[in-house]
Amino acid sequence: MSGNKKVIDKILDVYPAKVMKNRKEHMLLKDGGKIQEIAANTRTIPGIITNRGCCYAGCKGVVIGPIVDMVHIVHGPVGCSYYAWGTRRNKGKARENGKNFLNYCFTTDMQESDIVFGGEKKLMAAIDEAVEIFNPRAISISATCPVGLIGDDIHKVAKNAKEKHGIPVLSFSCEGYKGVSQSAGHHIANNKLMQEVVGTMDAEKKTFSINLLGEYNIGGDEWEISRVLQKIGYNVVCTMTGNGSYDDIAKSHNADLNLVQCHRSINYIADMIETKYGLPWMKVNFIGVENFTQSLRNMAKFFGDPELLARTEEVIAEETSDIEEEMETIRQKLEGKTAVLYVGGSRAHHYQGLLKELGISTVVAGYEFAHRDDYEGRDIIPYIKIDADSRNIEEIKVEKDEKNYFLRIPEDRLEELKKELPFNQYEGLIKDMEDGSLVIDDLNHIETEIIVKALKPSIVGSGVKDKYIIQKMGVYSKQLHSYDYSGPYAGYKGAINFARDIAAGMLTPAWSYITAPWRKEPLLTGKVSNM
Ligand code: CFM
Repeated sequence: MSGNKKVIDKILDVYPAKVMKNRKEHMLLKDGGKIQEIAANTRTIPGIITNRGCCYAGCKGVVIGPIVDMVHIVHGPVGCSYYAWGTRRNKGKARENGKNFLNYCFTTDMQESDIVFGGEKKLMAAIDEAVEIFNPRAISISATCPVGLIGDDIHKVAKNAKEKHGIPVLSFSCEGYKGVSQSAGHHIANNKLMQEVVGTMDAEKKTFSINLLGEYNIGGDEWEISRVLQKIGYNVVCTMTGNGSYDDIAKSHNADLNLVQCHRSINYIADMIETKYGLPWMKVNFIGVENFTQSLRNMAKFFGDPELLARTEEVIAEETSDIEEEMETIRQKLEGKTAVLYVGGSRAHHYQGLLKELGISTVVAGYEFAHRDDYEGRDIIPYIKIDADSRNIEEIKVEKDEKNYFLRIPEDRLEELKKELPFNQYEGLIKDMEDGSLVIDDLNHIETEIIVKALKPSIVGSGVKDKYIIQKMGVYSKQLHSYDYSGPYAGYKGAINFARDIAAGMLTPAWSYITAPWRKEPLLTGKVSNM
């Protein structure tokens, strides 16, 4: 991967000095065992065409939007709601009461007069109408940029609506301009779910009960994961938030273990539940055969039940034998190909194992809005006891003595488990990458072009804003956000779906009919002078 150094040089070469200095901090070449640092989660330089989204996208679009039995009202201009409608493909099914509002697009459709005179009355009217027509389990209000600018008090409206209609109304001050990316929106959503929903209802206690955190059921991923977990004998209390329901989230503190799939979007809740209720969390990766298998084994080890361990191995053997042959056939066709991955805050890492299983090496990987811990990893939080005096904990449902609260892991097994399992820690993207590969944060339009042109990868796993630019360069691009129109890609059956899709995408002769733009570029460029 010696070409990667040249790619960095080419990228930095196009920038003025100040921009160059800034962007340089956001890229590195993986260097063996060295501890490497990368700049991340900082403001994009104005003028750069970043692939990032906004705070509202992270809150409403990502974390809150997938909850099926709530009506999600966007307080703002219709465009903000329209562009967050259906495109993420977070699927959901109605529960027994038939409530599933995912296909609707609710907005207050703010007009100029609302900007001048305020939109609170309109918001209240929208809530009244939603309750009357849909009778939802709960309502969310998401603020868009103008709401913050004119100062509408959505929290007051939410409080009044809650009293009036007797259902929870959650209000989110997630104006698009907050923070530096959608990451701020995740945090806002996490805080509110924790403050107002988690812990407000109790579930009947079941064995081997888990929550799936940071899993959004894109293309049906959660259904495939849960199918296998249930086959083994787990009880999934709640998924946050893919195919999630309000009541399940309210009961999530009753589970035994939190599994964290997307660390970036939900680590706050994982940490807060751990602090407040003593549930440990474990980083898992359900993408790829080996990763899924390893995650299932880690979970079984956590519970330590011999029957569960045996059943886990049985299910792994059964499920993998169904796909082995076809995975191998596809691998033979794809062996030696290369990938560039650039996705939000976790998938550029999660998909590397699956690609490797298909013979594809990832030469470049990066995130739009991840923080440094998603790249560099975060340490194990070593505490066993939580000092109650130093934290504002009102209600604790774990064992306690006079002063200390304990994690629910049996203490005699804790040390042993901590050594073996990824408890409350995440190793991040850099560790898993090959030496010499390029890691790049907050990639932008021109850098994408330079990378694709220089490295000509076989596949770019990315999407939303860059897919068709890449394909016009003659390179296959797979949407790793929405999965294009396909999925599920998680778990064993998902792995084979992914393998089939990308093999078809890469091996189609269509690419040979495209003339990449640089083939038409003149070799020399200059200014015509009329002297
Ligand atoms: Fe987590 Fe996501 Fe992602 Fe994300 Fe997203 Fe997404 Fe993503 Mo698009 S929650 S960080 S804000 S895994 S919508 S389901 S694909 S950018 S890598």
